[in-house]
Amino acid sequence: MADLILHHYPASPYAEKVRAILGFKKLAWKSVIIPMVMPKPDVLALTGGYRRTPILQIGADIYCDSGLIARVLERAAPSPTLFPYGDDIVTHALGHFGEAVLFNTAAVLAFAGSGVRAHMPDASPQFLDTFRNDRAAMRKGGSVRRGPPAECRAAMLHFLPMLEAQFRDGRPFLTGASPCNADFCVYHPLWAVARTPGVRAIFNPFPRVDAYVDRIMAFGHGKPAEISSAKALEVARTATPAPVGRGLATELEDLGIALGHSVDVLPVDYGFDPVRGELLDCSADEIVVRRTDSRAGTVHVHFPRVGYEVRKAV
Ligand SMILES: N[C@@H](CCC(=O)N[C@@H](CS)C(=O)NCC(=O)O)C(=O)O
Repeated sequence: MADLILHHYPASPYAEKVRAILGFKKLAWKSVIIPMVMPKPDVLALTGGYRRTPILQIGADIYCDSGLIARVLERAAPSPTLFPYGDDIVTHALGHFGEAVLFNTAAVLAFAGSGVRAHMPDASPQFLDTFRNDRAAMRKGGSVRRGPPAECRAAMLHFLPMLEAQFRDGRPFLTGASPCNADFCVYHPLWAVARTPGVRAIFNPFPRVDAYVDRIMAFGHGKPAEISSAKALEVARTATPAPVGRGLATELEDLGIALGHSVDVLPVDYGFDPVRGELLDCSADEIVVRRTDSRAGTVHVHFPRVGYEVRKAV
């Protein structure tokens, strides 16, 4: 298999989720550090518009969204598995809680006020303004509500006793003796809090949660080796995308969309930058489009089916 290339930056919690999975699976990977804010010309050359972090590249295949990336890593390296107790709805719901609820609470606590310095120690005041404006623009019109810090603190204090209770029988991970996909979804919001001095103190009355964060952190990040984004573009340009299944979800037929049509794919929650390409596959799990870029060559861009919309290009 071609190298795993993760496009990310250190302060990204969603990227930390993927880095921790790479550590859990003890994988070697190539690391491309990308800009934290727009413009991101080399990222967009690969994705065609998707700007969120992280993305995983394998040759000329570009995987968007940490949810899909986790499954791609599971396919690439099935052992140790992310699904030791099966891939059931309760585990999925727990992971969804981590990312749809806990993340939006934790991100405010970790990045509000002076906390942001813990994540970007070298940032100038001008960059912090740019960062806030960039994120406001990305979330504009989106469905994710970020509450004020006091409300988020109250929410965190509501969830922490329940998380603590999850470990009451001495289990080291949320659903048992082995970590599962949901652990990584819950871990990365807690990681953002844990690395913010002063804010981590919120875990003090919850020693099992505190120890849990350290336990997942101890997996490390596998074996990263930094490469430039120019090198990653060259890898894409000189590779051929892997063959794909050619499924078509029936609801697309109702929209008059067929395989081979030109479509736009975009997130449903925030960061609505569309990716235009030829629809190659749309199964229950994955959407794949083919696009050609002057610098990245012909690539297949992959998205999870859930959380992304497919529109006929006009
Ligand atoms: N559902 C996405 C969410 C990714 C996400 O929101 N990432 C944040 C960083 S942690 C982001 O993209 N921020 C804007 C950026 O990096 O440009 C996933 O699971 O990958």
